[in-house]
Amino acid sequence: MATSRRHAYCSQATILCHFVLLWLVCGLGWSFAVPRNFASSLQNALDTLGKKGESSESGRGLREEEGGPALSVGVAAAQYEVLKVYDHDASAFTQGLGWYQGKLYESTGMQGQSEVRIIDLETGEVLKRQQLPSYVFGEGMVIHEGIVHQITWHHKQGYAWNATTLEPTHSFQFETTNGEGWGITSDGTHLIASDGSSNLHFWDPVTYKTTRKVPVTLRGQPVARLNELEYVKGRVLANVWFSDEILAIDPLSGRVVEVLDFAALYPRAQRAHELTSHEAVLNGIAYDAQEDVLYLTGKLWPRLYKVRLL
Ligand SMILES: [Ca+2]
Repeated sequence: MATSRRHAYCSQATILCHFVLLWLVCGLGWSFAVPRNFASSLQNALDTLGKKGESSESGRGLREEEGGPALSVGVAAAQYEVLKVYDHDASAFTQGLGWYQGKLYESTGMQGQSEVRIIDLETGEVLKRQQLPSYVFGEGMVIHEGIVHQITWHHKQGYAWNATTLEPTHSFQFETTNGEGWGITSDGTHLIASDGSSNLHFWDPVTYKTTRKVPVTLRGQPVARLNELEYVKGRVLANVWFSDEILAIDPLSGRVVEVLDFAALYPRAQRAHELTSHEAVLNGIAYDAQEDVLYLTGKLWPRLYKVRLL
């Protein structure tokens, strides 16, 4: 009897243990699942709030949510593949990216930190650099006929260097629609500059005078905040400030013919964990015509991507 009762107690204890174990497993599972979902929802909410709450240190233009739906709506979205990922100086406030004779060139912004650089692609090491005067805010840069032309944001002032040595060659004045300088590229004949408006300005590369101005339209509407530029196979590729999409623009008509969605390149959720500045957005396009690849990065991004459009 005692044995049987003990056995019964043991059986009951075993059942109880199993029940407790089952409860613990389910409970723990639920308690882990809920925070994960909650954290995910919270992160989404924070992402949304963060996006809507972005304020500009530089005071430029509009916020992303004010731009309406994603730029790619109703426009062909191109595909791409990532070929390689490189280290990028996470302190570089990238304003321009270029490729010339097998080397990567970069211009950076922020007053007192604005530079033009030649970068070792494989290591991210700065091989050569020149600093801009501390009172200017550096913007885009392009190499045209062996000269690096860099523009500045508010001072209507540009600087030029020998592309091989980075020795200064001259400075220049320029005009745009709103008096600002944002991005610059070259079609081989003209320099092409953006100023944060919807216009592309075609400059004589010697006088820097505007010879033609083209309004950029997407689905028939002007698209503003055009930023860093790159001329690729008859089109002007343009970063759009605070967007993860790059526009491919017909330089004759100004019409956006394709939208390249790079939201998955360096996802915003990942950026939120790695970066602290809301200014750390996609902004840097260089084209290597020999390999037919793009190099892409962003302001303060720790990585630079080698990408081929499909
Ligand atoms: Ca560029």
